[in-house]
Amino acid sequence: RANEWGYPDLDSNQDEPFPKWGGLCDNGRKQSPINLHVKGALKGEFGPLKFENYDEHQKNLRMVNNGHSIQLSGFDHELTLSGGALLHDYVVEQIHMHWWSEHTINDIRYPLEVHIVHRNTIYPNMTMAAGFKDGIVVIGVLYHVSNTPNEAIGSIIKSLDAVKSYGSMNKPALVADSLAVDDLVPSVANYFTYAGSLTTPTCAEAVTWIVLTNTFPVTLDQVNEFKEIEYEEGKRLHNNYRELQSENNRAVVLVEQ
Ligand code: 1SD
Ligand code: ZN
Repeated sequence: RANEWGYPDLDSNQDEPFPKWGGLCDNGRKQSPINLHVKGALKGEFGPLKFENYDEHQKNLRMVNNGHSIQLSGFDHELTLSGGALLHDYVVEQIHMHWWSEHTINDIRYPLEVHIVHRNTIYPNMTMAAGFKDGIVVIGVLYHVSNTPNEAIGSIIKSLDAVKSYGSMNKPALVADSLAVDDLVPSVANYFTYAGSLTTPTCAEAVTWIVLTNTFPVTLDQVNEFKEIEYEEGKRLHNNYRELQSENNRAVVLVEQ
């Protein structure tokens, strides 16, 4: 295959097992994603999370089909996340999605999960940040099936045609609609937080996960648009989630405002 790692095609008739990504992945005890359950979670009380510039409309946002997902980057302003239990400032590096959610809540898998990937500003780049346990914060937003199209996801889909084909892989296209990152994180009220990893190789255990308990509406037609993107000539990326990992007695904290 064109990529050195990938996902099993769950839409195919073959019973493909989830790959272990062999030597490409950290095999530690703090891997992601995991199932999050409201009942088993510890209760945490922290100050509010602070979002700076998330409401700014981005004019130069680019979208790329990297063969594993659709990724957005090129923010006009520095978007800074701080507060809560975070001890540093984190800036948004990129946003991407997984169709079929990676995290499950109370054993339910949702059709879509958006990841807003942040880097700790004390590290100069993502490679460095991935080497430290406080290096990265990912906000995970889950979407549930609805009859009402999601406007923000709709804005992304409008520009999807330019990047769907294998031939356009890794070639960025401008997101035509004006989109603010806020539109993808409608309101941060309650969330789960735990220490985990990247869900793709290198699977570095550098991530503080913040997964919102609120889910947001999206239509199945909208989710199906993402399943059209190619990772090889004629091969569509029908799903791109990693299978659940062991919790290994980690503290999963539920923060309710
Ligand atoms: O899947 C992404 C991957 O594409 C890359 O963005 C990485 C950060 O460098 O993060 C993972 S994830 O853990 O956010 N799914
Ligand atoms: Zn992700």
